[in-house]
Amino acid sequence: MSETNSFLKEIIKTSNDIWTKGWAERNAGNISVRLDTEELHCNFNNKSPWQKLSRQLPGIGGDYFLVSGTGKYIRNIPVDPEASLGIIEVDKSGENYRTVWGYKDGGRPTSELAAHLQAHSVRKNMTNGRDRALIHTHPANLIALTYALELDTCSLTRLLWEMHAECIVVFPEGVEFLPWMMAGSDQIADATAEAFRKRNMVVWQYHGIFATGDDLDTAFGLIDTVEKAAEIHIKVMSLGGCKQKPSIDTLRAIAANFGKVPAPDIIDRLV
Ligand code: 2HA
Ligand code: ZN
Repeated sequence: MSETNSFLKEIIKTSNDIWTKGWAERNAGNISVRLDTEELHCNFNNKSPWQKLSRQLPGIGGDYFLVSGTGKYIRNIPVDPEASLGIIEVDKSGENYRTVWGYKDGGRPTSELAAHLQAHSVRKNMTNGRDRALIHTHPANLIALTYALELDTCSLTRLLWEMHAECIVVFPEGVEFLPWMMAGSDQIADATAEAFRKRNMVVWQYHGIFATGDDLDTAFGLIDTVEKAAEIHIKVMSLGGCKQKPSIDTLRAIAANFGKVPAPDIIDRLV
């Protein structure tokens, strides 16, 4: 596998960006991309034994994914992609997976593999195969909001939409808020995948965010926009609080101006 391979180039760029942003301390965060099999011209001759997935996912049966490794540092992906990353193959039935490339020091896929694969299965189906990329990171301003405020999907989305006038254009679907659940559990994987039926971002209380998109740039851009709005909110509060903000009508008008339809289950509840 050569680093000139387009998907390796893309994940190396995104990993650099995530590290530079400070969203991935130590082994924090994980990344996955459903690969275009047309792009996979390599002969995989180092296949691991099949391992059972915690949920059967026939919708991604036969698919290949580039997945960051458990315990690996996102900042080291550009330095040593073959140790930090792997490519896994899901069998035709969607019951098992095996590693076909990477994790060269005997590593394994991310501890959040269940959330990634279940979310990929949902997004592939919902977007007719368009969405291929998933990023999970730990952006500090957003996480801080989940401690300082009592949040749900509506109140968090509203706050973010209000804190930067571009937000409703960038993520009209809103951001799903999940109360704390154990990281790496089937419970949080199920809830995250379910949330991706409606949204393209899911916030985990006290922990971080998951975002999806057609490519890594898109998923990264979503998180960047959310984190910027969270940072503005914190700056506003440190300046003494909000003196004025866009009304719900103004938010609707901004969305309409860019041909976007805000999630009705959120905007219709805001007054
Ligand atoms: O991979 O971020 O949620 C480390 C994590 C787990
Ligand atoms: Zn995490």
